[in-house]
Amino acid sequence: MACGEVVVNEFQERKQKEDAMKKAGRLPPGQSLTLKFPVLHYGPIPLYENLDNWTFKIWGEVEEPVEWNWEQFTKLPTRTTTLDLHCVTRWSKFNTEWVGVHVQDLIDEGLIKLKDTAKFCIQHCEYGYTTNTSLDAVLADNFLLGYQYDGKALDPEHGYPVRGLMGAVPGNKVDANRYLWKGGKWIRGLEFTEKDRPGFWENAGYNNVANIWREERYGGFF
Ligand SMILES: Nc1nc2c(c(=O)[nH]1)N[C@H]1C(S)=C(S)[C@@H](COP(=O)(O)O)O[C@H]1N2
Ligand SMILES: [Mo]
Repeated sequence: MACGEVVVNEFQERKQKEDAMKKAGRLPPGQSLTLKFPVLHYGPIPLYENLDNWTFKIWGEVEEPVEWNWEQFTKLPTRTTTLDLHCVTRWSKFNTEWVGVHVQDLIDEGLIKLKDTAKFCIQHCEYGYTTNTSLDAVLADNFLLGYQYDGKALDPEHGYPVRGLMGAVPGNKVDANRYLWKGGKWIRGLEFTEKDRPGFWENAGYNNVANIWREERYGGFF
């Protein structure tokens, strides 16, 4: 097969899949489908020799702050979730499959107890990256603390060992769907707060809410 044909086929495959997603109502305005898994972040990729000193903390508007080491974290209840991921730079990756921890399960199992004053959630990541959402968004089905992608541990560039994932559950168009910067890679904790506080990209001019269906990319509340 000539080299040019491969390129044409890939182009057609991408276009066909994109059209199908559009028809299914799963392609948000201004997005295009990618067959790749682009890497996007600011700053360096943390490299862990081992996870001996790794911890995950939950604090703020909770009855008791918690801190789990890696072994404890991997014993928390898990969910397998399929998500469509939408980056503000306009690529969308569909049907990605993750295993991870869901905040609602932690609440239901009595592993954390939120105070009534918890209205927002700040994800805290390596090197000080943070991102903020309403409490509703982290309790929705489209948010997961993922530590397996496609049945395997995450690649370092995609957030090893754990990352926040914020997208859309296929076919479930809800107000809580957000652009992917609302999922912090190399996440180390969740802070529940009474007041909202803009994170890294939000402070850099990205929209505070980031609803993908309303195309809330830049500007906004803050
Ligand atoms: N810690 C951290 N997490 C981050 C970012 C970042 O700069 N730092 N960028 C976000 C953005 S803008 C996107 S689109 C996704 C990209 O995830 P990926 O590289 O796995 O595709 O990570 C998000 N999480
Ligand atoms: Mo992004």
